[in-house]
Amino acid sequence: MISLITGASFGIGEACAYRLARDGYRVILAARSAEKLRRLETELNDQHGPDTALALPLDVVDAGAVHAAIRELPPDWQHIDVLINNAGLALNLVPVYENSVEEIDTMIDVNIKGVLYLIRAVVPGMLERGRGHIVNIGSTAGHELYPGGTIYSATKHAVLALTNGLKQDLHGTPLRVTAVSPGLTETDFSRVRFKGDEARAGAVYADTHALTAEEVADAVAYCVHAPESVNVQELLVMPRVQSPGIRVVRGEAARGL
Ligand code: NJP
Repeated sequence: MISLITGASFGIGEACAYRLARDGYRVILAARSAEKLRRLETELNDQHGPDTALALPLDVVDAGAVHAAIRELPPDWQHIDVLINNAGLALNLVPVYENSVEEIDTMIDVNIKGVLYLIRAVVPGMLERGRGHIVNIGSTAGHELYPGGTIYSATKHAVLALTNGLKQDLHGTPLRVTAVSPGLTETDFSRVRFKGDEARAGAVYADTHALTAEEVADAVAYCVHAPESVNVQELLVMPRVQSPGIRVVRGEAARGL
């Protein structure tokens, strides 16, 4: 079984790569950080045997590059069984009219168009082979809005809509479609959002008990390993300290969990 994971260089995508390789999958590792991907490829091949992992340096916003990368995969890596559309990001935390054009474009390009480009490149082959599972990483922000996160939330609402629409489009086929929507998860996500401001990023996870990337990978694995007759349409997974309304418990009550 082969899984292609976007955003596999860090965070949730990297954790999915470790998890699925451990579960016997061969994993294609896609992201922009080529060196990091090659190190991960070597580590997984050392751990689980040669040909377990393949680094695929790729910017998901480049439609031509996505198409070519999938078309030119080595022959024994072409039959992708599970596509995990995980690459994504939020930029800045400001009212929507204060986001720069670059922030607007990047969030929409990576979070929405990147998902669509991968679907377009991978799903036809899955249909030909009569098997496949597309897992899109959404967010609690796909259900709720929070101050300063309007564009990010809009893109994650779109990911949920794309997931549900794709399931409809594939109705009656053997393919499965799932959204895994995590809540607060401690990764590089906030470092990226605040453009390297460690203090601001650290404050997001301070004095509370966020999910780990591995816990989100567990949720992905649950959906992927479900019997073929089962389609988990969406799995919304939050840390216990988080509740709807994007409320997060901090301090004493969050400790010791
Ligand atoms: O974030 P991070 P997460 N082309 O920053 C890649 C969602 N989520 O793991 O290209 C290709 O550690 C980037 O790789 P690189 C979130 O929206 C998270 O937390 O090398 N890849 C890196 O591997 C996202 O959809 C939280 O820089 C691109 C990866 O994306 C998913 O979880 C909460 C790329 C990001 O790793 C994974 O995020 C939530 C591009 N153009 C939803 N741009 C949370 N962490 O709290 C970025 O609700 N990447």
